Amino acid sequence: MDKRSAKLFQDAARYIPGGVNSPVRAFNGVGGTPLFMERGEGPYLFDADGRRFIDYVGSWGPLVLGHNHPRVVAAIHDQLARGISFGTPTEIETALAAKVVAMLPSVEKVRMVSSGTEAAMSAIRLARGITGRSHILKFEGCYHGHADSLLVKAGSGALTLGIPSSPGVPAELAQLTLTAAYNDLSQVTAIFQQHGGDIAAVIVEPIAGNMNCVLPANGFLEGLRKLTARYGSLLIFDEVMTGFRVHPHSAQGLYGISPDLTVLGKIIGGGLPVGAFAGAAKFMDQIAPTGPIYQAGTLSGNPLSMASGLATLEQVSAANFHSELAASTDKLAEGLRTIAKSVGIPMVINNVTGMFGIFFSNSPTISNYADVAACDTERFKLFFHGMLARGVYFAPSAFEAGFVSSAHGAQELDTTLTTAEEVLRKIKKEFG
Ligand code: KE4
Repeated sequence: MDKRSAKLFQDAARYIPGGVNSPVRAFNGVGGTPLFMERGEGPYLFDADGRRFIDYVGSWGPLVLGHNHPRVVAAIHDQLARGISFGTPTEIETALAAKVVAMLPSVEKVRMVSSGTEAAMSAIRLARGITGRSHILKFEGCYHGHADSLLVKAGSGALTLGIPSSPGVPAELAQLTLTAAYNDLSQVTAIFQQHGGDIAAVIVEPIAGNMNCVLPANGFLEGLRKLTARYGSLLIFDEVMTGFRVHPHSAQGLYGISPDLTVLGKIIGGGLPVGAFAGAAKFMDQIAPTGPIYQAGTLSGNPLSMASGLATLEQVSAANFHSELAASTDKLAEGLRTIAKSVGIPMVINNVTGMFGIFFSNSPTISNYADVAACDTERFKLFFHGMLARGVYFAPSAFEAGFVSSAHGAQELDTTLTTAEEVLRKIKKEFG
């Protein structure tokens, strides 16, 4: 089955904690040993045992064009011919920053970093520096990278491994991170009534993708905008995952909400290491060297990452890109709903352009962490492995969103749906 991956995993575990460089890859959330991938091509991954998979992870979001899009590969090669890294300003950093500014109306300036974690961490420091306040508010099940202040009731790999609040984060620091249930505006209002004057910022995933895919309730984001404005706190949209995937102007464009700061990553690097935080000049100019709030990075704005990101955003900017991506995602989501109904397995499928969430739940809706935690993760594991064995690769965790790319065509979507029907019928037959 996966002999070579098993051997490679054994070797890896000798030198790398858990044999992986990021915990969610370890298959702890689904059991079994992780597959080692050797090659990607469009919507496909190819593993060390020579098997092909339709890929719905897409490197956890960056590959909205699929693997090795020719324009992205060419842009990287062109840049590579001129050099890998200079540690100086380069024209291509300005070009990507200008592209982000053009695509995000709430943004006037952008600082590039090397990961979403670094971007979120820096945005929090900026908000604390601007307001002179120490508290931040985040939402249970949301994940903003692994900076200390944000590893409190976090989602993604922390949730998968059952450590949403990690050891190693001093209690004195963790108590500055207030938390509320996603979509619960009454809780947020109460927290502001109690702590309002101390809250530097609210940081939120405008579409939560780290407790699987959970959409904002009507009025939720608008309520956060009003509350933060009223209390003088900054509103930070963490669009590392949603940025340029769900809409040409990201989730802030989809929902018409203008945050004070935006955190980006993934797609703006096209698969190479990247992160960014961005906002109005009056905020961003508070960052060194124009302002006193320090932030820096050896490989920030790396030319290869910039080239890859710029080529990706140029493709994403095409007139019909998001309408076609929405149609593909809707087809997959609607098809799964129809199959679940015909098979008689209670499932909730959440979806938005380019992203979807599969939940095994009797609940009619999944709208916060408590709903997600009540889902049947054992049935998810059966579904995950059933699909994997038949050549469809979903995220190896019930707490991760799925991603559709522009490379996923009718053939891949139809194959996924027929495979899902076969797997769900087998689960129903064997497990009721
Ligand atoms: P990175 O530091 O992993 O580049 O970005 C952290 C981050 C910040 N904000 C959001 C909304 C994110 O989704 C992420 C990272 N996403 C996870 C996948 N759910 C990365 C996968 C992993 O940890 O290996």
